[in-house]
Amino acid sequence: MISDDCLFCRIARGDVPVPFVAENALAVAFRDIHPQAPVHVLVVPRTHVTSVLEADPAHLNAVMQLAIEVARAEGVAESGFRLVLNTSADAGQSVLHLHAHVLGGRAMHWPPG
Ligand code: DGP
Repeated sequence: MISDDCLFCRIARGDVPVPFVAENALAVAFRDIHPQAPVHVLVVPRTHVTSVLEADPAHLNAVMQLAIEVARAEGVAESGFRLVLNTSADAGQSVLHLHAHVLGGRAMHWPPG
């Protein structure tokens, strides 16, 4: 399913002019509008999935594979990177379409805020 009301559905199908940094059959990757690190790329499934709670294994695999590909292409696979999937309210998920943040290019802190 693709939703007309969902921002990331519209980006994924090319209705919003956001360049893809990578893509595969089931997912696309584009830069976050408010980067929190020198590398900050979002990986989202092409079809509407609200969060990991609803994702099937094929979409989870496609998102993870593309996130790893992005980390390598952006040059942070060796230095280190973080994959973040904010899920629901307490995690601060603001866009209700599954997305993995690929963050890298600087040292990260733990625990996260
Ligand atoms: P989250 O808090 O995990 O739901 O992160 C949503 C991210 O989406 C947030 O880091 C900002 C990003 N974002 C929101 N609107 C847009 C947009 O229109 N374009 C792009 N490239 N990123 C967006």
